[in-house]
Amino acid sequence: MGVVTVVLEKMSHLKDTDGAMNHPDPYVTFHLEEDNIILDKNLGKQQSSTKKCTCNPTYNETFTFNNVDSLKNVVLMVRVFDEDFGRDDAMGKLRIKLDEEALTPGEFKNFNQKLEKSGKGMFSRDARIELKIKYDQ
Ligand SMILES: [Ca+2]
Ligand SMILES: [Ca+2]
Repeated sequence: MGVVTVVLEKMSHLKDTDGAMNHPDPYVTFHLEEDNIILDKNLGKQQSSTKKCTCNPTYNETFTFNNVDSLKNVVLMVRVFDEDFGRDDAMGKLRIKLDEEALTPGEFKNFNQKLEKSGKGMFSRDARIELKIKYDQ
């Protein structure tokens, strides 16, 4: 039974959606799925804590997804939001195809990547996310 471990380290240069005097309150959701042609398989969804009033949050939080039999077609969807009263602002996303990342079993691979624009949400082109991922069979 395989396990995917994701460590969210930090993000930087997020968009200041609550104004320059009142920075955003970012959190991240991780959604692991097997992206098949016919029927996608949901492998779990997890959410980080919310960091208050910062464009450069540090987390160092670990998330595990169990029962991942193989990485074939497995995709990690990363979405970043600003917690607000009412509807949260989308601040970016990242899609990582784990079967194309040549992960070495038992070893973390580091990712330091630019976020992509997410829907109609606020977005900074300089926004980055740092995380590491490993897969154990
Ligand atoms: Ca906001
Ligand atoms: Ca907010």
